[in-house]
Amino acid sequence: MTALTDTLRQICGAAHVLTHEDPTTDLSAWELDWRKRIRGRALAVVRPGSTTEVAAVVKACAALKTSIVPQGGNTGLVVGGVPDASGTQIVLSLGRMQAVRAIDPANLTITVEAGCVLQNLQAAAEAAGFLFPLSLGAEGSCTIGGNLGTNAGGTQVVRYGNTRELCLGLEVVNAQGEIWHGLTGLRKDNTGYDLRNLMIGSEGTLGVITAATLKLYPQPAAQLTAWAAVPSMQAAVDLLGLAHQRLGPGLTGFEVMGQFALSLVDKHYPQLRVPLWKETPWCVLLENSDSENEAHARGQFESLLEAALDAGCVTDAVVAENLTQARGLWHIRESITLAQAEEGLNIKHDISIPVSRIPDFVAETDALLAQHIPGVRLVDFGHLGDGNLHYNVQVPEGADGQAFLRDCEDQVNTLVFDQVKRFEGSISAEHGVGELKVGKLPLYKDPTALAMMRAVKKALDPHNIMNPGRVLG
Ligand code: FAD
Ligand code: 2HG
Ligand code: ZN
Repeated sequence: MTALTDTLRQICGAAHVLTHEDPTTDLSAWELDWRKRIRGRALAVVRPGSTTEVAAVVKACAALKTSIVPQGGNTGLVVGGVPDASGTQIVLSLGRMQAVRAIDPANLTITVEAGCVLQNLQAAAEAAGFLFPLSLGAEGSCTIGGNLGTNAGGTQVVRYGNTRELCLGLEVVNAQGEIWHGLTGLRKDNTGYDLRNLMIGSEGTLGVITAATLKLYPQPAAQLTAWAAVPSMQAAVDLLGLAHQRLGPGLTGFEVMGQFALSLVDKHYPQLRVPLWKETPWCVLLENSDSENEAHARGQFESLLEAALDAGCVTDAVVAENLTQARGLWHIRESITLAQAEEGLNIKHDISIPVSRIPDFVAETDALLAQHIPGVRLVDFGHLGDGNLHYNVQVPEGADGQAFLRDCEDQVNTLVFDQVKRFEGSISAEHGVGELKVGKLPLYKDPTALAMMRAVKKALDPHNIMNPGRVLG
């Protein structure tokens, strides 16, 4: 037992500090990333039960310059929340801090601890008669702390924005182990630099988020989901324009899915019965949330789809008859990531491009990859309403996955990111930089912005103990 683990046990209780001292203890849940790309080794996994304990843990680590990797549900896709292989880092898991601290119905806010699983937060909002709109495939296990740490997007961004837009206040333990009590529910506050927005999306490199005050919304009176076959990416963009025009703020979801992505869902989960995918290169999933009633929502949706059929941007469509059918359609969309994992190793991208330029980007980049990477299989899908595509690459049929990643991952990333730059996009719109994109960031980020980011990191974490090697390297 080291002096540090001894201290951590005194702070959190022996049961909440897990180490490899007992060789039978399996720490995979905290050490292996979701995509099984990296298996780290922690000095200890520490599970504090309160903000005061988090502060004491960080103070103890800071005194010894021991680095800390904050972790929520470990669903991150860029290797940002697992320790490195050195056996010297502490994983600070927020999993025990799950409380809903307060709901303020008049202020439309909810205050929760960082380890609250997103689905439980949604349920707490719903039980109080409200909507917390953040929604993503990992919602059954990701935590609001991780969502804030990565500024997660998901499927409702077209209407409600990213996690950043949903957050009003934060409680944070900084790299010195001091607590910033910033749990304000104010919608307006111009008293200096915006520390909240600095912390959001910092991927655990500036401090530990321990709680947040978040926005609530009224629940929609009715919600309808449609699945449309579209003949081209340009047609999908045209449909998006029509949907904005006809549905206004009622448009709460607009997802595009390529034929190969859907073929993987059909192959690995045939019971999900993917509609329309065989006859069309692209399908679109749209959601209309209505503040009046179901008949109004259906009328609006039907007239939108008629106009789209007339304009030729939709060739066929189904509208879910009830909630079960709607959930089934969303489940298909959310299963693409899992189907890709079932199919084998892959390269993920979470790029953004101005919506208007996506059709040209896809046509050009598809051709470029086909030319340079023999047998390339593109799994293309994502949040078209936000200009955010998962322009993923599956290992070629029959190829050795590890060898493909070793030999081709960098080349694929360079081809895709160079195109993203040409089209004035971002190399990461959702999942963050983590460890996987750390080498690429300096090649694509404005150098002055990078220098300012480095200065902020140095000022807030001078000994580089907060998640070192991530974001800035
Ligand atoms: P973790 O994976 O534990 O950590 C992620 C990062 O946040 C790490 O850098 C970590 O150090 C940091 N962090 C965690 N907790 C804290 C904290 N309390 N304080 C400071 N930093 C912290 N992402 C999207 O944006 N949109 C999607 O649609 C989406 N869909 C997904 C679907 C599936 C099936 C899966 C597996 C992942 C998906 N993701 C998506 C990625 C992932 O779920 C999100 O990044 C999520 O926000 C991570 O939350 P987490 O609690 O699992 O965080
Ligand atoms: C999604 O939109 C997630 O489903 C995951 O961001 C994307 O698997 C992916 O690449
Ligand atoms: Zn996504």
